[in-house]
Amino acid sequence: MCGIAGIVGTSPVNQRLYDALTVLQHRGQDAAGIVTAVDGLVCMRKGQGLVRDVFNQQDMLELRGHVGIGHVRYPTAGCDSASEAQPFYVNAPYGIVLGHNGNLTNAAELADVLIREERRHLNTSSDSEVLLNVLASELQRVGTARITAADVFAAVTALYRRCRGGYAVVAMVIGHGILGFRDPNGIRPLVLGRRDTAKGPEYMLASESVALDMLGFGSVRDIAPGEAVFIDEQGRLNSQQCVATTHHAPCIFEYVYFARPDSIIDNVSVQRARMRMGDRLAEKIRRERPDHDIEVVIPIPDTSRTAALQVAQHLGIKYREGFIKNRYIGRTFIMPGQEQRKKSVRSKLNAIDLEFRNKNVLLVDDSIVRGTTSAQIIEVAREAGARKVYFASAAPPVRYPNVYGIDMPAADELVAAGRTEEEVRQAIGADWLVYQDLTDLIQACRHDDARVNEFDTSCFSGQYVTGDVTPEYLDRLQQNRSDAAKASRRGPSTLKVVRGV
Ligand code: PIN
Repeated sequence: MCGIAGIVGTSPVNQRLYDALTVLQHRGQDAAGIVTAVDGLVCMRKGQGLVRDVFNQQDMLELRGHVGIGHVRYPTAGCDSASEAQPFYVNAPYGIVLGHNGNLTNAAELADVLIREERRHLNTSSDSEVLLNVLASELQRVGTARITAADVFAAVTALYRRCRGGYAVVAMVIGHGILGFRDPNGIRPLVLGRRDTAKGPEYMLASESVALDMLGFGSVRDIAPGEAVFIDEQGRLNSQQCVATTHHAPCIFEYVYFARPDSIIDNVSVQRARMRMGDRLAEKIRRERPDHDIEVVIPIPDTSRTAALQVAQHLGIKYREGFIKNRYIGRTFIMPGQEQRKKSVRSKLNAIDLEFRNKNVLLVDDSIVRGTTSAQIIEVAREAGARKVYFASAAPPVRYPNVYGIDMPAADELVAAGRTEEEVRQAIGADWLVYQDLTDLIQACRHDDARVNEFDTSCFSGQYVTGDVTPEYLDRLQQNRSDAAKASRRGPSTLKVVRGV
């Protein structure tokens, strides 16, 4: 997962892009980059690390101009090198920089065509570089000396015909403007904001609405699936639906875990969706265990708190913060490598014994992916003196890999892949385990005015909305994505395109 932002402003955008990336930092903590343009010159700073570590004062001063884009990267398979920090740049046509959130499912095939037929060079294993080169090729075909919005939309229309998968993109055509588009299924999020100034309107694109809020931009709307928007350097907004028939299915995992609760994605509040997940989970617990003996509901911080509070309220049981998290350690889920992940659980969470001692506790988490965190937390709860440790997951069992940009591991690393719920319970060592039903999760992420009825739920259902995900593709992914494969790939980057961020 990654975070993207772009601003066409009436005043410098360097500090504002920095602030936007900081607000989107939860979407990727591995690398960050900002590119601005001034008088036809590109100013770029990118590197590995958190936003606060990548940019120093001098870098910020050098990022001049009223137009720019930024990116925060999440570490995925084979992508730990600084050379793969985004945005990426190509000098022709016009000079284009691009930042991408998602994953192209046909990146390898596209790379092949780009290299063999279109004589393009790819210098990294990143599918974002593939996407940029497809855009550049298509702009080259349609563009004139000074491109128009119509040229840009023609290029994006052609790109949609070629690229498969889940992707949200911000790109800057140097000296022309900023382009944003979202895959034809709207799997990855992208929102448009506006701010009126004395010098005219400013526009901003971002992965999540929280970035607009924090920068004082009003939310205009979500970019529609298959739509492209182009804001020229004079601040004129153009938009066009570039794919006629679309099937809107945003990624349900944004609501489960990734997005900030203060974001609204496709007209659905993430906070409200998580509350409804808790409501439905409580109903299921009541249905399945009318005579339960739970004495206290304890969330596994942070994401699950919203759902856990609802569970406690509906069951009429105490809610207690029993785990204290060291806030100076990164999110477990986005650390590469199982060993590092394991180690970080213990150093990250500590139990307050008095909340556990001699009690039957219900631990609530947003999801169970590999099951390693869950198993260790259950151990910690027992060591703290819990009599019985029950476990509730606000999401259904994760049984299939995610191919649209969330680094859900290869199937053989998912604790629920090929296992029944009872077998998962045993694997994580819980006294009882309850999972959210998929239909309930979908209902939780909808509401009466929501424009979306469907979601990409592939990691729960194994159904991939793009229709191109074959068992062979998943096998290839498994080889590339396993922790073992990632470890063996560390070192110089190769030209083999394996994934996106
Ligand atoms: C972590 C949210 N959440 C916790 C991410 C752990 C799965 N994991 C997904 C549970 S936080 S495991 O709240 O944002 O810090 O099943 O893979 O061990």
